[in-house]
Amino acid sequence: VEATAEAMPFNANKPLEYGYDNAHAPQEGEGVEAPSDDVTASSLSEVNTSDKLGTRAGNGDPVAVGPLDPVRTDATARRMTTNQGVPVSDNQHSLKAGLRGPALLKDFILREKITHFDHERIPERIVHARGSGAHGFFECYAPLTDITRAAPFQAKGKITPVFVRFSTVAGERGSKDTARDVRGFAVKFYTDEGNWDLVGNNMPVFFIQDAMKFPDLVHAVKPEPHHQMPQAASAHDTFWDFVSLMPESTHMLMWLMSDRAIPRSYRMMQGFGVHTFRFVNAQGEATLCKFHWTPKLGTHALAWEEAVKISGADPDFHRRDLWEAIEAGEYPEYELGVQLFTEEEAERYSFDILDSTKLIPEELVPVQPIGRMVLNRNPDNFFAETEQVAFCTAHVIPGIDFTNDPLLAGRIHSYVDTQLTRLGGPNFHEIPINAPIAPVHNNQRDGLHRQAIHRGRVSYEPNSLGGGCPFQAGSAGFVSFPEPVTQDELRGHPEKFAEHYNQATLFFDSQSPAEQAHIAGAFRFELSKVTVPAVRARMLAGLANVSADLAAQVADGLGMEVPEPLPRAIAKVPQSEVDASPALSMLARPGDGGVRSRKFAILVADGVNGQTVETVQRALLDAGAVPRLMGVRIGPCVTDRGDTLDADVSLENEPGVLFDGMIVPDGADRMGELRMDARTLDYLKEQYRHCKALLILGDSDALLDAARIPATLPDGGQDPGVVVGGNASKAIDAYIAAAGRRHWERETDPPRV
Ligand code: HDE
Repeated sequence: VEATAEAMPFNANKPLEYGYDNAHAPQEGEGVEAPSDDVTASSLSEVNTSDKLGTRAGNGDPVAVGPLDPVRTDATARRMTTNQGVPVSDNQHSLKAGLRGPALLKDFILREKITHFDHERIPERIVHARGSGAHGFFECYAPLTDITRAAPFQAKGKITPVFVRFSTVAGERGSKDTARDVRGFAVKFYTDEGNWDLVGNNMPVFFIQDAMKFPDLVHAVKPEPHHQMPQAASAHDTFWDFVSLMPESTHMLMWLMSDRAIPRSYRMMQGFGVHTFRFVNAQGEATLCKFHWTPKLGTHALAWEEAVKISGADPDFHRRDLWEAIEAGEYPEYELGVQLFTEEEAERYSFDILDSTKLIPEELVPVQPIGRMVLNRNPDNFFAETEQVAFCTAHVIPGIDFTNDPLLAGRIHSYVDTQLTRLGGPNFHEIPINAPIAPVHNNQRDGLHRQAIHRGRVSYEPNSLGGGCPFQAGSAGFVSFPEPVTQDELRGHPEKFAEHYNQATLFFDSQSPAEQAHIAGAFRFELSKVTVPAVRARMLAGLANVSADLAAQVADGLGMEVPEPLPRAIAKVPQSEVDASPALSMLARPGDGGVRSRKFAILVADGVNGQTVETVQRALLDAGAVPRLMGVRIGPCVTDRGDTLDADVSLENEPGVLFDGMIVPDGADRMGELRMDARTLDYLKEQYRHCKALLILGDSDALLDAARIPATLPDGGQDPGVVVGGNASKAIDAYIAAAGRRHWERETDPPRV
């Protein structure tokens, strides 16, 4: 309808009433140069990883960039289109019959936009829903050709692109990062011979021995079905009811109650393949194998109270940490190690290597380093990459094979199966993040969302019309290890599976005093949330089989007596090979003790001594740390020299729990604003209580007194983590030396400060 002044109560031709003000819109080709179009989809399938990617890794450039390039899109300087490529003239207004009239059904642009939006969400993962991913590469240290023909391990310096996803297990997709939980550590290797997924966790054992029990375990730990609480927490009745009835979970519970369950960062935790796998060489000979990832920065944890507070202050704490480190070029690095052993050796062990509730002490079979993984590129799009990535334990390549671990068997089925629902059909392997770099040719056809356009009329084998192609690879392909099987079919488990406590005891006894105290504290906390006394008592009866000392501490914390130990399931308890395994303590892997990529808050307010701020900031930057100026509010403050500093964070927007350490420069006397803010003392106290290093300069030591922070440890010794100094340049060196670790030795239960 032609709008006329007579028909309408206002001027219908006024351009802004019709919406789009083209004068302000970016014009085609304006500003940033448009990305080139010369990559074609065909380069997706036939890429040789070594040629195309290997040369790039050495200089630190992102190695996994190449294969995904053809599907990366960038709208810079492009005009907007529909999904059919039709240019969109107005993205602000629906098509209406008159400015005040009804919207029209024929508005295909509106309908396409809304329909797509309506279907934006896919089901989240039933476990490990919350995760964060990164691209990178794996580099082999030396050829392992004598033990495996797996492509990543065939030559020194061989580069294989990887995508990694770290996750929590119990919480939903939007839940907090710092829950007490196991962390997933899943690595997809895009090898020359297809994708290999090492889908591990940050703990080397698991709750159960048989896949049959997995749905029960997950139902027990997830929010309770009647009221859907608690979110991302195991501290509730159903979880402890289940595990207290399932003594095989005791060893894993020790790990879950330990500081391993609250890592400081994804960059500071180990990863484990958990199951025993098999390496197979070109001659078909097998070696049993356990996989270990060890972070270069060492293994570090949060304090429990800190983890609780962080979950409010920054639920994305681990996601942000990973993202920011990679953006800053502080690429997370992990060494891959293997424990190698034979079937004959395994038979002599006091435990069964097919039992995923058991580990192999490193003192029994040492871990040999075989390569390193560097994560050097953040995903471009969270959904396309981190959400759609599909890991699967069934994804193995020639040279890597399974064992009969009954937990692994269930996983080999589960992961593909779950993607069918989550990713909506059988072609999820064609989603770019899942597509192998190795070429894919077979006679599987059709299905929802098929991407490949298969040419020719042959989709069967054997065939003569297609020249017999694609042809079988024979011994060059994946050949399953021919493990002889001669036994009866039955439901049950081998005898050594019935031993449930030896390694739980080994774990507890191998921890440092602070780690042991944290385990006792965690059991106390979790069981105090259990409302049914009989469940608490049953759990204590299980702990009595692990350590009398631990059971007594936990019982005391709950105001209960230690009950009679649970009866043991095995008649003759086998003797463990080792009584102590120092490698099980997180303190065994401190990293280099440095402060690289750690975050420090320097408190500033009007009147701060500008010189000390500068000295401290410089020294921290030189050490690779991330210093931030924290003010009462963000923005400028005037130093004693009259110049201004810009506070980039505030006591309000980045609470102290988000920092690895805190520095109060000289000038508290003049910094009245800071002195008068009660949060200053709270933050100092928290830093102290969470065992972080504090640096207090000049007259600011008055704040220490005000916060009642002692300079001595509970045993009377000097606390190296509280550095009080007059001379900033000397003190900062001592501080940096102290700030790469937590000072657990100052801890008391309950806390003194
Ligand atoms: Fe998983 N697990 N799992 N799991 N798991 C899944 O697969 C399953 C187990 C692990 O970042 C699911 O794609 C069964 C052990 C990680 O995408 C599902 C059993 C270990 C991830 C599944 C186990 C893991 C998963 C859910 C017992 C450590 C996240 C969504 C038999 C070695 C991967 C999905 C990612 C995810 C099944 C036990 C690690 C349902 C049946 C043991 C790191 O398929």
